[in-house]
Amino acid sequence: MKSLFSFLDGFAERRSRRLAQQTSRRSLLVGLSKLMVASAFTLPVLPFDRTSQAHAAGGHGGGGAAHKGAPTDTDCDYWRYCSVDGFLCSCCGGSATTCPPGSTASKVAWVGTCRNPADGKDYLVSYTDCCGRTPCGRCFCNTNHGDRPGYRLGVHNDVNWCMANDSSVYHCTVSVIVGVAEGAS
Ligand code: ABN
Repeated sequence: MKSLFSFLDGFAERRSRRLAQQTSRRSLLVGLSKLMVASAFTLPVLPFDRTSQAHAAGGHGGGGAAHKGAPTDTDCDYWRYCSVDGFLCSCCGGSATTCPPGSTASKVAWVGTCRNPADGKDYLVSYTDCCGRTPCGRCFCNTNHGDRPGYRLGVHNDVNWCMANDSSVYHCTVSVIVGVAEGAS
């Protein structure tokens, strides 16, 4: 009889110990799983600093790649783009002064005055639209120096200059120097 009691004693002890061990392991696993599920929902919305990625992607006012030195002809802050409103043809298969293949220069254009930092002179720059292809969508620049509100039609540059061409579909804008401003210092 005594050995039966000691057997039952030992049996109950072993079961209790195993149960205690399994319970704590299971609760640890449950806790870890909850943590994983919770982090899957919360981590993507935490505020990460993405400024370095934005610079690498060329996020300085629209056109072109990030640059440390002087702006190039695919950057909105390149001097001759001082009054542009549109996509730079230099990013669309053309150049700063030539329309991409398959597009045609507009018959009318907007003329702005931009200072060339290399010689300090003011130049007249014709912003001619290239027409006949769908909008390029790259390097959009809206610098607008000298632009006036839309109700002053002659001095407003937010205009589709392809309107007088056979195809009025706008593709991109070139910036052609057409003269030096008189009395420029
Ligand atoms: N001159 C560029 C442009 C084209 C279409 C509409 C607005 C401006």
